[in-house]
Amino acid sequence: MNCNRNLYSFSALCLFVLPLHAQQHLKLWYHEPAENWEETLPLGNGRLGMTPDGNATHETIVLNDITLWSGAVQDANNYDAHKSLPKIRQLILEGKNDEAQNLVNTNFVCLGPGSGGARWGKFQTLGSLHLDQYYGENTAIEIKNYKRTLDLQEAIATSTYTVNDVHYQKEYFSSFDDDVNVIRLTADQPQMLNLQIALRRPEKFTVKTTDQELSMYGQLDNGIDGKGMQYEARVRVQLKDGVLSNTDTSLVIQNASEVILFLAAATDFRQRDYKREVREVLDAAYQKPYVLQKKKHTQNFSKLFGRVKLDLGQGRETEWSTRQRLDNYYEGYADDVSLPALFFQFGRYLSISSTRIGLLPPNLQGLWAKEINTPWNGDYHLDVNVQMNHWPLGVANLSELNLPLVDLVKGLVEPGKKTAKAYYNAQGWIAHVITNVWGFTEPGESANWGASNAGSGWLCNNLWEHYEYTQDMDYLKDIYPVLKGSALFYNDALVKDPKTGWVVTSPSVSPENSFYLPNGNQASISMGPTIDNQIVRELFSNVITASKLLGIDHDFRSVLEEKLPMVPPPGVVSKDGRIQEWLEDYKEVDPEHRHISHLYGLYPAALITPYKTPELAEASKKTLEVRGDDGPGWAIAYKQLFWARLHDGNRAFKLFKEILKPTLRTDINYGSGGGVYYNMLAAGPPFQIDGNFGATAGIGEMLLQSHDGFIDLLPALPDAWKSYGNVQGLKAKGNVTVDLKWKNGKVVHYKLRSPETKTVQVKVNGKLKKIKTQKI
Ligand code: FUC
Repeated sequence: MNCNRNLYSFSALCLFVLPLHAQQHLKLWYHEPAENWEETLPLGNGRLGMTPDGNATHETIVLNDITLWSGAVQDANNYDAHKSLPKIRQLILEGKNDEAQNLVNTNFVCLGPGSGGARWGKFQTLGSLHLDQYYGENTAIEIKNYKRTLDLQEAIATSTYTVNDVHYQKEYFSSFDDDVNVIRLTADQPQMLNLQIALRRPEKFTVKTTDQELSMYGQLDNGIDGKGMQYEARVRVQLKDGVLSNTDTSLVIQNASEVILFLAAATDFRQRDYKREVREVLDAAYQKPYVLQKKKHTQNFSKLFGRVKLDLGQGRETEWSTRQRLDNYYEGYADDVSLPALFFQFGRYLSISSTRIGLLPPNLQGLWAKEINTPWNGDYHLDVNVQMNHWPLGVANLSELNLPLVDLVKGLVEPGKKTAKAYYNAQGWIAHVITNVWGFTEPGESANWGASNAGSGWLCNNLWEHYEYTQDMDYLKDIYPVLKGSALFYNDALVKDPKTGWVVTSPSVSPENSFYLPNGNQASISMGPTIDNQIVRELFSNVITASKLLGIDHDFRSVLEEKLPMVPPPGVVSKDGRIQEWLEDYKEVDPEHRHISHLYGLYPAALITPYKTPELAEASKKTLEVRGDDGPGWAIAYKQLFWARLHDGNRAFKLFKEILKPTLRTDINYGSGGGVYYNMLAAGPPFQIDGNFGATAGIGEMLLQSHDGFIDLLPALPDAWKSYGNVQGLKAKGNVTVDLKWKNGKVVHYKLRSPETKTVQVKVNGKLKKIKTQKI
């Protein structure tokens, strides 16, 4: 059957449907409760989250609220910084980057302790819910038939087990219906449920019981007068049979046949009447039948989750627990082909669970943090991490989940204008390397990482990509001032490099990397690091395109059009054939450094592609070879994406396998050793969710690319997935929905749909052709 022809006849001819085996079993499951937090299963409704450990006797369920942050708004701008700018720039021009760096450290960083201060704040745990269960007189109980699961299609976790021949079940979900966490305990014999329920927190909490409810209240430190963000969590239970009583700090349940526990929580972030909200959602949830709550929860969740199906064939999903699968996969059982599909869908599940339109984007740990001192404050790093958190959203058909990031970025514009003036005496807005929910845009507290100019421009890439996927003109109009403000900044702040004549940022750094100067000293501060050049080029082009599409801002467009040819090319090839990381061909201090920022042009931007810039693509390969395949989880994921863009499916797959390497390490790692925990959350280590999102985007890029002006089907298919595959509902840029089936590495069926029929270019089995999309 020849399926390679015009889509209309093609679809009719290819009516056979390959079974979606793996779709039936999108579950993480275990034979044992979680021994440590990194094995617990994450649940979340975009605001509230919980991670139950599934313990049958003393269960700990860590709780989260995406808005719970200490710290406060601050102005840490050094308004005299711009006075040092000419000197810093001059020193860099003279090759005295080390001296320039000293000056940046004294005069050109943020005022105060920056991210090390209490005012900066931390995303932190809401606390923990404890279920201490009793099983009769027998102190030494035996737990049999234990199983713990997380069903990705339902967004429900369970733990089931038998004690004294009674079968117990706990079911947990963070409801997408009423905004509460729900836990239901049942037993298959009446009146067998006995438990005590408590709420705790490492600090800043008081607990009380009133009217048979348990509540916890606290106020976090704002770094000023201690009167920071307030929160409340409240637990109410519904019993079938049994007796409910309480101590001062806990609820006690005896001889119940069924217990449904509702936990509502909220914070006063953005001045909400959070206590009223807590009472209202609790009342609403309490009145609704459990089956209805559960049904509506899954229905709402499925509206997003159900858009994409990925089947790479049957693996070991029912035979081996997730823990066994991960152990075996890394040892070479690549035939467990449904594991990558599970990981991909887990990434989509995590996106839906960890952010909500109107609230905040997923932070370094998404929505899930177990402690007060969350690594790196659980904040938003702008030199790859928060951007990576959003990379799968386009291709994985969840584009609207970019909107919380868009809101965060909009919130940076006003403070970023002050920073642009204070440091660069420039118009527009800038954000540097880190931000928080309080709108921090100043440079970080140390020159070697804090002075990067890339943050705001890189964020604009995410904003632009959302437009590219959705083609939403209202959205483009809405974000145009943000993009323009960022371009205004770079346009003002670029300086001419007398050697090349190019216009470049100064001072800046190539994220977190450093180099040797000819005098042997190390420095990070430079002018025109490659990533900045690529970001400026991409941003200026996007603003030009946007202003044309919107028919506005002709004058500013002309300014950018004039400037663009003076911006350095997307890459300069070094003496040894790599993409140069800096304007000068410096020797880097750490050749295997985790950041590979100078390949920004390869991904997420499309400035370097094997089609458009084959030489730069070759130099990118060489760059990656020298950097090596190891690193923190996010860095491995980034390399997977790069190799996918370079159309080397097997190498991308090798990196993907590296990400799936099980680890138990939780120390802060800057070097090699990334992987996943047994709950499949990515490990830097420690837990950092960007690795999940990066690898999810990586799988998408292996199957579908659309950045080169055409839709490329299976651009980087690894041998391991060649025999069979079936994916439905991926998105290509241009708002095209793509269904795709393949056998023996060849596309055997595909379908392209869009809101309005249009002609697109598609590359199928090596041939470029024009195809009309079907109307959705
Ligand atoms: C960047 C990375 C680190 C870590 C941190 C949160 O600074 O260099 O590896 O991911 O963000």
